[in-house]
Amino acid sequence: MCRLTAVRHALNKALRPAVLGASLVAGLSLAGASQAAETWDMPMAYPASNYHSETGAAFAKEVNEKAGDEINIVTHPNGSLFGGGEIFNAVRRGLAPAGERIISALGNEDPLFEIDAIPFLATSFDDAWNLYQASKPALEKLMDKKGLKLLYTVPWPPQGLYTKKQLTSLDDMKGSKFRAYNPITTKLAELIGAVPTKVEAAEVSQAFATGVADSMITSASTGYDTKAWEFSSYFYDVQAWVPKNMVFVNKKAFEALSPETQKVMMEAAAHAEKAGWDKARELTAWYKDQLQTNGLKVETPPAAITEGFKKVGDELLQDWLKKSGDEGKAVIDAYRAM
Ligand code: PCA
Repeated sequence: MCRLTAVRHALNKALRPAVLGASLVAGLSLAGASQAAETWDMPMAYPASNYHSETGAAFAKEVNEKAGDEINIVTHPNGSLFGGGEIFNAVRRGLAPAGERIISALGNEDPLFEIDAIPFLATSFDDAWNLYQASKPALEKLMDKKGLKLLYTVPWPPQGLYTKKQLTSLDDMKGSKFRAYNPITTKLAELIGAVPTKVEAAEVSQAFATGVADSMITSASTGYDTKAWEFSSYFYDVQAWVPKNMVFVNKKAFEALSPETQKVMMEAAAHAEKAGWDKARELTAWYKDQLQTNGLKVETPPAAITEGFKKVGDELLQDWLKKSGDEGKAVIDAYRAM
């Protein structure tokens, strides 16, 4: 059904300028949208009940309420329209006009995308915000080069380690089948002697259930969404980094909107960004409580683990600086000066 939505969008686009005119387009649009409104499908990768998806839904609602005569944004959470790994290219190619992606998963496109996943560079929400501000001009430029426009970002809670076994040092991770969600967690796994396997959040439970993965680094939020207590025993609250999702739009699709609707969209994006950052801060402790209530041992990592990760983090930062060159260094310098 959801693929049909993509087809409908393509049809909407194709038919809009044609003599068939608005009546057929409206016929293909979802009920509730007014006559000439174009349906804008917005694929998202995380469950509908997660605050990232809820923030996206609130963003869509605000735009639809204020510019519903022109567009009707329909969010598709949980990878239901395009899987997490497909969303970026789908929006770039115009198959969907807008979408959401965890930014650091795009690390192979450009190192700048993974700046917020470098371990221990920014581990609190305040620092993550500063890192975002320091990197935003470069991020916007990069998106522009790819034919996209950044609308807003929302952070995940700080990243911690889920394991089946109690750990005394990082050596205990050797040979572990480690679920990675971006190139930098893949590299991190290799550096600690684990075996990385890339799995989207929507498939995490299944990966653990079938033995494809037995450890991961992610937030208490994703641990909660995937019911990590069913396949892990420990959550080590490493607070290693604070990655972000971004919501973005195809530049051509954005520029085809009226100036009024563009303005509405940018305002709604600013509201969503504020709400999303507030929600992440507010929910972090709640998520950890939920992990504990459901039976996970939520622990501060032993010093040896934190030190081990810090060493790996230094190596990953050096790597990143090499890859990202002068531009990357300028962003890190700007962040450190804040
Ligand atoms: N959850 C997402 C990305 C980071 C996070 O906390 C995931 O695990 O896919």
